[in-house]
Amino acid sequence: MPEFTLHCFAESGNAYKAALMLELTGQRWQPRFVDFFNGQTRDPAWREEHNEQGEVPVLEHGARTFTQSALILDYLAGLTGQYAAHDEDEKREIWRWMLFDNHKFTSYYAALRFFYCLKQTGDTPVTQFLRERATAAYRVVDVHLADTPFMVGGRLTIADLSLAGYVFMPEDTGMAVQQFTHIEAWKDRIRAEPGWKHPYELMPRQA
Ligand SMILES: N[C@@H](CCC(=O)N[C@@H](CS)C(=O)NCC(=O)O)C(=O)O
Repeated sequence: MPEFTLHCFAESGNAYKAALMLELTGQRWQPRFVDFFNGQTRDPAWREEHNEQGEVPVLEHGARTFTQSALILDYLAGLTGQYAAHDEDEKREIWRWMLFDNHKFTSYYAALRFFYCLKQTGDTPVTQFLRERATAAYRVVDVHLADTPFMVGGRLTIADLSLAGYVFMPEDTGMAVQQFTHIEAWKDRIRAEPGWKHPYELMPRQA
């Protein structure tokens, strides 16, 4: 019997952050498909029942419901003691990178991918702006990873799992990601973690 239910869909890198954490920490969990592309997260009834913010991921654990991937990661790290901060300074450092991820690294890249790859808008002033902003955020992370194998404390933490939400997504966003060699090497280190799975393996897609 699964202990956790994660409302998610395969293309969601934000949901992948939570799914990968559940998988790597060996939880009994089940995905529940959310039909994002047909507007389920915009349905008032879905919002009322699951998340007033209208977003995936949503994690159910017993009678408790959590949203926001960074908070879910923090909750699971607290519960399992895995990929967690060792002290208060590390905790702040992890949150500093998770906030950067939510505000810049994931958000610009995910929006670019949504328009350019999933909605297939072609290149527009919007995608050009998003690609520029995402590239700048990738550069920040790449520079940081030049001196350390993982984002905080020299080991895999939830800061890495947050930033890695979209980096394994296969779609070509027109961004030259291979130029970020430290990010590419970091991805290999994450892939080498026992139990690692690709987002499209972990979460359900539209049939
Ligand atoms: N900051 C949120 C972002 C979540 C998010 O944007 N989720 C997308 C799917 S990847 C979503 O559900 N978007 C619905 C919408 O914006 O209408 C998190 O990290 O959980």
